[in-house]
Amino acid sequence: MICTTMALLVLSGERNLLVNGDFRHGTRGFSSSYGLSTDLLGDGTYAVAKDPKLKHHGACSIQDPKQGNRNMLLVNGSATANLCFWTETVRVQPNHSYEFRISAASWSKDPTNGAPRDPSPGRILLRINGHPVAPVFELKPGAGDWVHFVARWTSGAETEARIRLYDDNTNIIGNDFAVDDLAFVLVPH
Ligand SMILES: [Ca+2]
Repeated sequence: MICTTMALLVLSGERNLLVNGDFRHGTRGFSSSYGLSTDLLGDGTYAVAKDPKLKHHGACSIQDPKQGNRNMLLVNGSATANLCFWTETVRVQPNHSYEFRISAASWSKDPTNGAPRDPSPGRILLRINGHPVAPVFELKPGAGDWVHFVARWTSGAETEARIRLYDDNTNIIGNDFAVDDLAFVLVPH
């Protein structure tokens, strides 16, 4: 199984510079300004699990987007702006282009009728070295309705990329989401 995975990576010629982008190693390999939580009840908390339903009693059950390693990062959006929920710093080569990828889906229920629909979906903002890189990633309201986002970044004179993810939505009703399959890869010339 390991050999198969390595062969695929070599064939695609692409290496993910993030150490735990699919969250198979739990909460290792990244940092967060949110609080690590066992129940995700508080705003501004996060957890890694195979299903938000296993952590938050009022969550919808959603599945990993790739059905492989099933862990995902679960976020209960903060009411405080500019609080980073995921960050990792990686070394980069100057004057090269890189691509950041992420999948994201809502998981909360509409409190007015219990429907599997977030009344205020998360809005993910990507900053690298302090600068917004792309328009905000707008999540879909439907629980488990994964959206795949891609953003291109050019290093210029930089030798490291401080990659940070924020929730641009500070609403405390809804605003709960999962992210998975984060990748940061060198774009060939
Ligand atoms: Ca995963």
